[in-house]
Amino acid sequence: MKIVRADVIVTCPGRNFVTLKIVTDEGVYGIGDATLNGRELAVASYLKDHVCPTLIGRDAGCIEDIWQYLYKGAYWRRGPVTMTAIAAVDVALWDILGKVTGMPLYRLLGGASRDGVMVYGHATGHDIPEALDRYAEHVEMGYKAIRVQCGVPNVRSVYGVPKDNGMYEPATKGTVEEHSWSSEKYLDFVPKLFEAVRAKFGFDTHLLHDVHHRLTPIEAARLGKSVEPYRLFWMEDPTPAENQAAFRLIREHTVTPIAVGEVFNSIWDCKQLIEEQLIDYIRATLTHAGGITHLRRIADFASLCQVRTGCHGPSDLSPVCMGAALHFDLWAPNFGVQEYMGFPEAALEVFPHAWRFERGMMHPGDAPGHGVDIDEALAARYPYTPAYLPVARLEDGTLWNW
Ligand code: EZ4
Ligand code: CO
Repeated sequence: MKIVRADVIVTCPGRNFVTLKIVTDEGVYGIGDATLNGRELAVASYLKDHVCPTLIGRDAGCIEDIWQYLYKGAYWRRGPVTMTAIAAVDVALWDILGKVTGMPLYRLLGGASRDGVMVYGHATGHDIPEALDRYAEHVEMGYKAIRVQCGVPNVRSVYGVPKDNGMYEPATKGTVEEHSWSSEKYLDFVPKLFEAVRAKFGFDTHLLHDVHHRLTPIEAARLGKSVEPYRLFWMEDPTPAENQAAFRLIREHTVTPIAVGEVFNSIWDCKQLIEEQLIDYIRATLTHAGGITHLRRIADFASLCQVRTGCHGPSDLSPVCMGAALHFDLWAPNFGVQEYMGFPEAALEVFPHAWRFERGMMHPGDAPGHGVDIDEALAARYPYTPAYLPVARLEDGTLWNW
């Protein structure tokens, strides 16, 4: 089962996606997601120029050895570009293994640990009444877990809230947007938002919220404490996590559960957070944290410390990532929840998939491999379009965390 081809496909069906396709001498192929939002071509080049040539002739079944080869063999370890490229290779190889054995990926991992995967959707409003309307729609669709984001009065633009009434998309085509931010206004407003949600809908659905790295540790502690009566499922990324010890301060003050890790790319980024039980959910994803082979290692380590998984699942991770993540989630004994933001219609057409959604629960399907394919002819009709994530500035112009 030798690798004879490895091709990178860049396409923009509604937004940019990078896909790696690996083909064996038996004609079997597998695909992996290599999308790094706003830095897509860096990963495409890393794969095309540096990884693909070294894959040719290798045994596609030696998944672990190829992972170690790409990680240790580069000498320059870790980092989002490297780990996204390794993840794409890894997920494509697991896809091939599934296809040659005729088994869905979750069976290869050890089988289903549950009937389905609880996903959370996004209820987002420019103001509280609109956020409540979106929440009601999600309850109607059967969601058991819902993330709420809302515009803050007198703050020009807030993470997660779309400019118009369309679907939220973090990247902007052709330009780097500048957002303005006030932690003070946000901290005063957010408890009112959750109070309104719980007053209207009660406590039957899990309530989630993404702080998106905006607060200092002591501000995050204050937020966690002030929203305890509304029993959040989690507050996400309350403060940047490069300094993992900062989370000790938050923990000293609040029992609001914490989820961190969507920007992490290796087990070393989350080691202290997990082993000191400074978080409750680890959000590392397949695409950005080294694929199945590495995320499994992170999840197993987390399970020792009663930390559960809560994989990142925005529209800027491709449907290939979503499909593979659902297999991972169905297996992981310490699964918590999976984010599901949905995709532009064109993206769902370019990536035919076996997964299904029913009343807030998802299942990856039983197709061999991860069950997601790519229609290359259709993909070619959507050329790459430069797009960037925004930056955030405080009201006095200081560059802040977006
Ligand atoms: O901002 O994936 O929880 N979800 C998020 C996302 C991230 C984007 C960045 O590309 O925080 O919306
Ligand atoms: Co987030």
